[in-house]
Amino acid sequence: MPPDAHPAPPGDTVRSGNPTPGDAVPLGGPTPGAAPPLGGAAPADAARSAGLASADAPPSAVSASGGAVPLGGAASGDAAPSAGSAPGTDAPLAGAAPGGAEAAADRVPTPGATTGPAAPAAPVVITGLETRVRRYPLHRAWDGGVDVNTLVITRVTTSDGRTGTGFAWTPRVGAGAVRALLDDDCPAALVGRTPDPAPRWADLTAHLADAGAGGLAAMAVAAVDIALWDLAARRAGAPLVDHIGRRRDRVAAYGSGVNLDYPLEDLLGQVRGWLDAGHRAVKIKVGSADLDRDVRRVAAVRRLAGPGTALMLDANQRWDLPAARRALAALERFDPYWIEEPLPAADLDAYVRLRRATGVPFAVGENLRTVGAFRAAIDAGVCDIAQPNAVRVGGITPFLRIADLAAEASVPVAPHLLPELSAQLALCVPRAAMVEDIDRASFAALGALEHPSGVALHAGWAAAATPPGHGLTFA
Ligand code: SMN
Ligand code: MG
Repeated sequence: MPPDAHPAPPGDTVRSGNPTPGDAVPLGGPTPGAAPPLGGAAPADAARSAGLASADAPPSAVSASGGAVPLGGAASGDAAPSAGSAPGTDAPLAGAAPGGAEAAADRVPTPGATTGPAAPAAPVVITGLETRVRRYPLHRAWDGGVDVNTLVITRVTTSDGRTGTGFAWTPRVGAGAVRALLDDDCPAALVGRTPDPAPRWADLTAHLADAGAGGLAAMAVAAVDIALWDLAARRAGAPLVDHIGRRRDRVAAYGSGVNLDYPLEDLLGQVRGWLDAGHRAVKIKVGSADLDRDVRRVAAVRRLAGPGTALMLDANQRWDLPAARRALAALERFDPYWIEEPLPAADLDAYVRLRRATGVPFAVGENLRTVGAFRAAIDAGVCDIAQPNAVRVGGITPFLRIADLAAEASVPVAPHLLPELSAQLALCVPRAAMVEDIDRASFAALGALEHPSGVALHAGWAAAATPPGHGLTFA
């Protein structure tokens, strides 16, 4: 199979609301009511989650005066109840009604009656940035003993009393450093300026340039950028998806696990759970020290899933070029829908050389941290499916640029992790592949959300009907 020709989608090709020509939703439609959703917290999850969130560090806020002050309770506008469906039900596709508890606070103050010409209304500006860190234990540890996901949650406030919520995410390191960047360094590039996402993204990226491009600095910028998009959508009274520009009402989702460490029986149990839940696409890890182990596992999963299921393989950069060549020669017969990160993400030359040895499409991006890095991978012809992580690339602003770049090169986007945000972005990008429904590690499943977000991951599909903004209110 030529590298640029993605395998024929299994099952029906279903197109949604306003499809564009390249807009294939690759998987078969869900059977209504066929299976329980993987998304929202099941009752047991909800009960469990009540005790999970732990405040690791006291929240702080940097106000316009620049001083750190303790936070009081959340402003009432932040706690607007979600218009989304309860977990486990199909989300309605129409946007939520605009308005909400903050609507009254939205108005730019009207100048009072004057005898002379009306004074121009003062522009709305950013007045503060607050941060807090929350750690959420995973239901089962990921490979390498990762047993917690950490969020650095931000709240941006504006002079008209509005707020927007953002976050950075990390499964391992960096939360404290990202928070320090946000508390110590970001306010100087934000406070007193208008809350428009694109110029603030540029300012903040330039302001943090000494901390390096990508990495921790990009994560800090993301935590602000996501908050500014939330704020902008709420100001417009629109769900984020409609504020950005909805292109489809639903997008295919795939079952995904961080399961290289799992014994085979556990791996098969996990895959069986996804299939039972209605997934028609699943992703498992490869890259065992012993290639035969990978072959046995992939063979067993393919047998279980059958030929009609898309089976994606993720090597998490574990191979070098000879190992990747050997492994793909042994695994190609199981018809992988894509091979993810077969090589270290930065080794574009090695990807180009691997390309000559295999027709399996390459999915890359979870370790590319800048728009330029995506451009380079796309231009080198080694990014068949782009997987930007909205936090790691610096927020929604660069994510959308990457999606546009990708679309120009006929590359679909499969956003990495963060299902509740990724699903919303996948509903907007010109070319969407699939959303990653990571096993029991969505924000809802981790117990991170105060209210249901309005994003539904159900029977192999993702849809979103959030209240104005992105609908993510963190507990
Ligand atoms: C992955 C990476 C980081 C955390 C969890 C999972 C994985 C994936 O590579 O693509 O799902
Ligand atoms: Mg991966």
